[in-house]
Amino acid sequence: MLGAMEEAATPRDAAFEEALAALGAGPAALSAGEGRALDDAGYVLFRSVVEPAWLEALRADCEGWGAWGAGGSAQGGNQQLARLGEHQGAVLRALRWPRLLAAAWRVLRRPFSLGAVAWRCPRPGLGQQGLHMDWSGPGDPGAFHVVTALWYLDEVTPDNGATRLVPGSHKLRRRPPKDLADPAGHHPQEVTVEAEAGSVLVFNGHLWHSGTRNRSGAPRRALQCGFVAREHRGVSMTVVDETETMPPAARHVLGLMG
Ligand SMILES: O=C(O)CCC(=O)C(=O)O
Repeated sequence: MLGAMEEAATPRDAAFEEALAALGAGPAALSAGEGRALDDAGYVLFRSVVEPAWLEALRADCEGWGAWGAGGSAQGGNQQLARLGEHQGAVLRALRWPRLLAAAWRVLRRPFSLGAVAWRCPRPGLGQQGLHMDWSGPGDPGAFHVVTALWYLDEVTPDNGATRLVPGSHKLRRRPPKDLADPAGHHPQEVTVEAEAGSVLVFNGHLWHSGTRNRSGAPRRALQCGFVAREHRGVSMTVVDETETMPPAARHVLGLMG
């Protein structure tokens, strides 16, 4: 575990906290251990939490991933979604999953908005990234600004493009040095995620992490979504067209209204 730094003071926002509570995403949505893991290690892995029918629906939503989107490289296995609508009901459900929203609140400690949503499906032989953080934007250097989640649709093994993480590195609040930002670089304390299909990794976006090469060629499909502190709303945001079935509290928490 790496060193600590002061937390920023945070203003209260009663309406946002009420909306979280209405969605079942109040503080009780996380166990004490899960909260501590987010604070100390910078990540939490919710194992096998997606029930089979939902997992199948997510996989079906993922089917056309290379064909639609806003950016990234489908070739490299990364496709940001420009828009989401009623056809992606399983994805919309994931975005408002109470334990995910509670984890985002735990890290950011202030209102947030949905950021980018993407498919991450490293192609055989591809997917190796350098260690990085998911935030390079402006903002209070004493606060955290982004939370990232990966919904694993397949089992994640050390050789099908697992995510690697450096526990505690979010507390450094700076990007990895050049040698570690190189895809060939390794941190002595990095850990590689292994998880069952239907598991969800949520991490502080300031944590040093990366995808790794899919050496086996076995699929490692994942839905990736980010939450940014509300003052950064609009930065690289996937547009959500669906407002019919989305509860008002969810629209509020995802920053989809007004
Ligand atoms: O796919 C992964 O495991 C991590 C992806 C990632 O870190 C990124 O795309 O920034």
